[in-house]
Amino acid sequence: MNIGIVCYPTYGGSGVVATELGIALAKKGHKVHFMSYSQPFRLNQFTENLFYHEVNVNDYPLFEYQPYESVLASKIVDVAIYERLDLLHVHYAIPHASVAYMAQQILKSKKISLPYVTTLHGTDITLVGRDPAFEPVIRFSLNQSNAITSVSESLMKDTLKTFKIDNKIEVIPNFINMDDYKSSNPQCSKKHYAPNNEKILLHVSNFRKVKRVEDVVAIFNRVREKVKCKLVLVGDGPERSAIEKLARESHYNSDIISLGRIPNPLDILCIGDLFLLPSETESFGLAALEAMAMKMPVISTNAGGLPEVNIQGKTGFLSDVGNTDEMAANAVKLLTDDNLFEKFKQNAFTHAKKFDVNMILPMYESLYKRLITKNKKK
Ligand code: GMT
Repeated sequence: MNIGIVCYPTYGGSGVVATELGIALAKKGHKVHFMSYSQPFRLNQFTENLFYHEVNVNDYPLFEYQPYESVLASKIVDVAIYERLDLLHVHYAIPHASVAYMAQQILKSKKISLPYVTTLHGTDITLVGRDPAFEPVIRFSLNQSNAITSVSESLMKDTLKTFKIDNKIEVIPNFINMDDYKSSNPQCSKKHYAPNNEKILLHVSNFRKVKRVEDVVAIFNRVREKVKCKLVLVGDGPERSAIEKLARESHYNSDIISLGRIPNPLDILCIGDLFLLPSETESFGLAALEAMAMKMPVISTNAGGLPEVNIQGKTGFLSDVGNTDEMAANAVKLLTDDNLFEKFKQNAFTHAKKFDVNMILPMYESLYKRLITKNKKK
């Protein structure tokens, strides 16, 4: 198959999933054409069958806002014609679903039929998408999509509640490549951050408000009162300065390390013992899944799709949003009971395997095949 993929290139789950999907498809022999305004950060390796088309939006004094949508639609049309795309897959509804519709219509005027799949990732529905200013466009372009997928059951239900969608939404969960997590990393810097073999609590995110990183610090302060441990924060974003201020005010400041952004989480996940994800909302929680694949139990909220990834009392513990006391108590429970901790680590790893790329990729492939066959019959 010859697939076009549109995604955001920036640090965030939707770009990660789109990129890993494209790489996995290319490795299986499909041709994959990425279209984005800069190189997606995980698209950092050469892969045969994989092509990258940059969407260059030129500045002009008239524009207060650059017309990204128009340039992207033109790029899709160009790639679809000259690379003979069979199908377009756009990640994140805003504005990619409406851009895909626009490109589809332009191609139709040239007697070319290009089906498009829209994958919903979360904030495009639960946060940004809630803004009524977007409603008619999102609803229309989702209804026009030849298929819609969502990364969790919870997000599918949220979407149906928020928008009047006549189209079916298929759930195709996010995935990881378990092969990447098999070998132990000889470069692992655990000793560097925990010289006395303290347990390391880890948080990885883009430090947006929705991640409630202040709760990570609150949980750590509580846990540290009972257990000698370290907190390692990975990532960057709008809340980072405020969080670092909180960390500096903590009695345990010397045990908190803020590393900033790391391109490949695999390089740092190996140091962690327990993963903290106290998000306000989370359609799936790819970061939690990546931690679980590294045998880390997860202390999270029970928001959105998190209960589909982190299983209560098995791979970790889930609490109501903001209940940092309970989250800290659960963390202490795990950190002070070696047998329980070992069991949860194993459970986390076993559960993560259900989301291996080899289980999930065929779901996308069969969806694509179905749409392409239907399109050819038209
Ligand atoms: O979490 C973010 O802020 C980034 C966002 C994105 O769109 O890049 O992540 C969303 O998509 C990920 C991949 O499908 C999911 O794993 C995240 O749970 C989801 N984030 C939220 O719903 C807040």
